[in-house]
Amino acid sequence: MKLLIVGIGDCGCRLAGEFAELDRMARAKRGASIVTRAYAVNNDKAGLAALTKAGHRTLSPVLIRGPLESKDKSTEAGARLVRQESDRVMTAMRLGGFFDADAFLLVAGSGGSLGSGGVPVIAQLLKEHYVDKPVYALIILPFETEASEAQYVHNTAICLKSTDKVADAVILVDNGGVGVWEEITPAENLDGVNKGIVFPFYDLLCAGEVVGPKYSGAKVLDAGDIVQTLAGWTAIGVGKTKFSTSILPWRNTQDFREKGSETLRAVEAMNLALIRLSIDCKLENAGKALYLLSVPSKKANVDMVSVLGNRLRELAENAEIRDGSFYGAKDSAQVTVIASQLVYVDRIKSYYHRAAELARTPKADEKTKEKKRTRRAQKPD
Ligand SMILES: Nc1nc2c(ncn2[C@@H]2O[C@H](COP(=O)(O)OP(=O)(O)OP(=O)(O)O)[C@@H](O)[C@H]2O)c(=O)[nH]1
Ligand SMILES: [Mg+2]
Repeated sequence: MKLLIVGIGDCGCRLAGEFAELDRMARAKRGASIVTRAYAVNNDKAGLAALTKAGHRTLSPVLIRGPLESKDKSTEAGARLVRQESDRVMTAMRLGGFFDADAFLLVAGSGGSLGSGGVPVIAQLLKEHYVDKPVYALIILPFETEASEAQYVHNTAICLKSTDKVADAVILVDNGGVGVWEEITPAENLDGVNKGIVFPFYDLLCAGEVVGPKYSGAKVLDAGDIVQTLAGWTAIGVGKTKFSTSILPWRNTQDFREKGSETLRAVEAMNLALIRLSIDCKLENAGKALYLLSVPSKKANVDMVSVLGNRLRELAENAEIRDGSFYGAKDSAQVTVIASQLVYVDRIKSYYHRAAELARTPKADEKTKEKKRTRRAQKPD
């Protein structure tokens, strides 16, 4: 699948840069192109300049006019600014990448102003202009340390509600939380967190784009399968387990025991993917799900796919499930899982609830701010 990425605001722009990097890796390692173009839309000229330094040929900066340091940090203010500048954004984006893309992916952090307000505005415009292409959003929720700040709670609730209304699917990411690759990356290491956020898309996007017998598994998972799966609230995860390499180089054939243990490794990889889903959710609440197995061709066996299928069917009992496999991984089993059309996500409910509470008691917010101001004033220099 080929995506056209639009990152808005600081978080969105950095992630657009990561998607451009993912595309570079796919081209270099697998000869596949997975991002037609990545646009980075921001009002921060210096930030955009730093981003383009990496020299990704698929990344294009789009500078919009607007105050960098505005007092109003609400989602509504961000939406107003992007709406005002929408002609400039849409014109800049006509540069290319639209024709070949299977879908749009808009990316932003929900706690800020520009990105969280801009995503629904641009999503609406893209839906009006390009009726035949799905519009997806990748929304990064606040870090745990920010999650109690009134402004972040308000912005997140508004961003989620308005994005859900226009986008075909909203992929949620718990910032620096469960959805990280390899191990928990500390929040200070934004680069690491960002790599962890985009990596689950690597195999998923490559599976239908790699060509030749070197890669083709038992069943290709293409853009059509992904489009059929993505709907509403969505979580994504990837898990990887290493295969042990035989110390006897002349042994090419596998016995039953070996095959069994390799299938077990694939199941472990799926379990890891489920633990690392980008947002905490119950699989029984998913209306659709997908799994993709990536293994070296020598290690593939028919059992693997069916065992994984049975496992996911057990867990996501109400979901329509799609699957695929390809020979992408080198010495490991890598499994990507998507849980989509989630009818209930605890985190969303909690943001809506807290935002409603804050709206009812704006004084509480003022009190927190006042306390902070006093604490800051008391701090010795
Ligand atoms: N994962 C990740 N989160 C980020 C990054 N940059 C910012 N964030 C988070 O995104 C939220 C703030 O969004 P920003 O993107 O900084 O805000 P903005 O869209 O530029 O809007 P402004 O408030 O106008 O600057 C916070 O929750 C940050 O912790 C990043 O590079 N990676
Ligand atoms: Mg910003």
